[in-house]
Amino acid sequence: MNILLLYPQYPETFWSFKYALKFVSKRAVNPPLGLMTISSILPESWKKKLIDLNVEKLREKDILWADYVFISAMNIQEKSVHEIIDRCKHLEKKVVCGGPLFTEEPEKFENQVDHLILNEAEQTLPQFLNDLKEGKLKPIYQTDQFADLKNTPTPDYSLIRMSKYNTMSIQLTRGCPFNCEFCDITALFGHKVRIKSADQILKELEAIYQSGWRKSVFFVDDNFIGNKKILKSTILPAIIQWMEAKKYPFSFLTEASINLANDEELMNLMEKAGFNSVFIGIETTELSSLKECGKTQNMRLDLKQSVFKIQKKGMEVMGGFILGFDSDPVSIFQKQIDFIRETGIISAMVGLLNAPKKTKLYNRLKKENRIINNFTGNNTDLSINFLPKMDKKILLEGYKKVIKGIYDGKAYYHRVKDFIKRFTPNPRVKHRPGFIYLIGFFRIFTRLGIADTYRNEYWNLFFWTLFNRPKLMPLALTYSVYGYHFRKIFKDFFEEKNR
Ligand code: B12
Ligand code: SF4
Repeated sequence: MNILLLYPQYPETFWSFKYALKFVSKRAVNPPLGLMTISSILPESWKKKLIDLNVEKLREKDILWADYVFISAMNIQEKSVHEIIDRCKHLEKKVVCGGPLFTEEPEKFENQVDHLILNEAEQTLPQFLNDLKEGKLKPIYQTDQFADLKNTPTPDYSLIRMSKYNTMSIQLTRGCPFNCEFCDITALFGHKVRIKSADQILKELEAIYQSGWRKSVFFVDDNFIGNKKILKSTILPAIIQWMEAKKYPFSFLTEASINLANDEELMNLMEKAGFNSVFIGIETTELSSLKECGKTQNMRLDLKQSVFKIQKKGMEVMGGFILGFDSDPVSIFQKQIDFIRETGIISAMVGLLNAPKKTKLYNRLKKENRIINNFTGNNTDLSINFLPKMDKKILLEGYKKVIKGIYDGKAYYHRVKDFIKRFTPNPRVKHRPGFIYLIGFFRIFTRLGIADTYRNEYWNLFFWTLFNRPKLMPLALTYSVYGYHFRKIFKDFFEEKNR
């Protein structure tokens, strides 16, 4: 049996890092771990080929080779999903779909594809395989049971062209104990934090290591610290031992809730394991809005001090922020700008509140007759799928003001310099500038140092870092490139300003 695993194209968005990746000749940030995982669930004797359309083109001969085409996607990839389905159907191929987009909105695809295999593949794919053997396939496979991750196989890292990605992915846990109203994670993966064993995770790290990878690895957990007890007693000590034995071949990044800042022991262990970056959903500085969305864990702490505490442990904090809560006052826009500037959060993902299906927010707004559209999957494209309480015009103008306030070249370089002045990166994490980075350096020099409007700010940061914190030069250059990407993504907002 020949199985073609396809990961559709996503648009240029904040997290695509498309304009930054070009500097280092990479095509995508992360590989499609979902497809790599399901490949390991399929019978070993089957032939599998993975094409990530963000990395390479899908050729007709690849489709013709396949007996079945398996597609995985998030909402944001929907346009590309439809194009792929059309191409496959035109060539009379059987199409099977799974992943967050289909699990959340199966009704959209029911009549378009042959089989929907929803929820976690560990649960539903074996049923499909069994029915295939018995010749009685059903159009849809779904379950309300969550998988025991102890049975999840090691993802097949040999399926991807690693050199085309910036970061490798690995997953330790699924699920989150919290209850944020706008978040679909608990609907997709549940409240109970399910966790792999230390042996499993070491096997996966070993697989990445044996493939020759020596850079950053992203623990793609919904909330890495969802089960602190096991993390501290078993998992992190095992990872630390492995990393020490291998002489720190990777640096790690992950997603965690802000209560990480409350746990000195956990932060120390993460630092020792080689974590140098954490994404945290900060959402808003407005207490009433935090209360409204049920993000109580953020109400119990001083958010600014918490960010500082984590940064002091050598971990950069990337932050998620949301505008458009019912309780947001108009002063929120300036408050968000100030918070991001003062905390030195370089990658601040500020999005407009949206209500994906299956969230508690969607259900509440539906009852209030406020849902007006489907969620586009992109919360930075000025779309909102419900009627906000704040005047929509004021909200959108305020949103643009925040983006300009933090990503305008001058403000951005200023924030980077402030951060670099006080940041001490995790000493265990090594930067290995290889050939690709020399190319990157040349591109940065020409694009940011000569052609860019903010070249003066760039050189100011460059020379300041060179003379004051030379060891942080790779970080300064990386942030310069990120800034270029963010300005490109939000270019329409900036062009509006200049008109
Ligand atoms: C890593 C990650 C990213 C990475 C890389 C994405 C990638 N290449 O995979 C980055 C940082 C780039 C990213 C970006 C975004 N992401 Co993201 N991301 C994740 C994260 C944390 C992990 C994904 C992962 O690798 N999971 C591990 C694998 C094993 O799980 P899985 O893919 O779900 O696969 C399992 C099942 O779904 C199923 N399955 C999956 N595919 C298939 C296919 C078939 C055929 C079958 C049978 C089964 C099946 O079986 C698998 C095993 O159980 C998830 C959260 C999560 N827990 O999954 C969010 C998540 C996928 N992202 C999400 C979102 C919204 C985004 C953004 C749109 C955010 C934004 N506002 O900009 C951007 C868009 C990206 C872009 N370029 O435009 C949402 C998607 C919601 C949705 N309904 O579509 C999620 C679920 C998080 C959330 N709730 O907010 N993301
Ligand atoms: S803490 Fe993060 S993952 Fe957990 S429910 Fe809230 S937003 Fe979702």
